[in-house]
Amino acid sequence: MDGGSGCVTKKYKLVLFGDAAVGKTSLVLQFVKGNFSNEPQEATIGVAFQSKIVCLQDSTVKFEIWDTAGSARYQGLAPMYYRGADAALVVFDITNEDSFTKAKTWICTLQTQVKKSIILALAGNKSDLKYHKSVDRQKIQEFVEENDLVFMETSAKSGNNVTNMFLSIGKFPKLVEKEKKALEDQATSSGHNTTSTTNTSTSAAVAADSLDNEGDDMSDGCCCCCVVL
Ligand SMILES: Nc1nc2c(ncn2[C@@H]2O[C@H](COP(=O)(O)OP(=O)(O)O)[C@@H](O)[C@H]2O)c(=O)[nH]1
Ligand SMILES: [Mg+2]
Repeated sequence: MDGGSGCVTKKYKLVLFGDAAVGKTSLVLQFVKGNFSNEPQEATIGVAFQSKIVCLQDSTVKFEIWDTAGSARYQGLAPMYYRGADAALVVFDITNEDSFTKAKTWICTLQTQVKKSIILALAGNKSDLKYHKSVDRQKIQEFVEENDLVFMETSAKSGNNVTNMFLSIGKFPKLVEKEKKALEDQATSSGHNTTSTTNTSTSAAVAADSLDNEGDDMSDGCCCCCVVL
């Protein structure tokens, strides 16, 4: 199967928001490259772009992922990225109540600012730290139901629900189980994938069309994952 970008039949733009250090960059790197580092990722400046091509039975989807900086300094840039997005994923850290409060603020902002057709999703990340959980599950559930959100607990560290989350946001439910299995098989055969931080993302506090993915080991910043159904 041709996994090159030439066969892309759909593009899916999604944007990540959330407080600093909740694991946004780690989730993206786990989804795109299957990597995780315990070291803090280099702080995102403005926004970082990654993409991943997923080949399906009848189409090839290119996920274009905009990973925004969590710090307040860059929040004014957010509209530039959620405009025209297909989905927005707001991330919080399940061990950090403040990050959940911040996530709720993000969801409310997005609900008033973006088109109704945008899918809004919430990820409670760091689910591997289950003994440290501090955000009340009941509160999360109520918020999710009230706001009709796609919600999953994820772990960028273990990989739990990461692919599931991205594919669910993309409304590709047919694929979820296949992708999940492929990921599990990969983890079983290679052991857990822990790598040191690599500078694979492109950071920019500038408009989207000026990005050029310098520093990526792929020529266009794409990673391709073909799923044979
Ligand atoms: N235990 C655990 N640590 C995580 C997870 N995701 C990210 N981290 C750690 O949290 C810190 C911040 O991650 P980063 O991706 O830079 O967060 P960002 O600022 O939201 O992009 C880093 O030290 C990561 O190793 C996770 O799922 N589990
Ligand atoms: Mg980051």
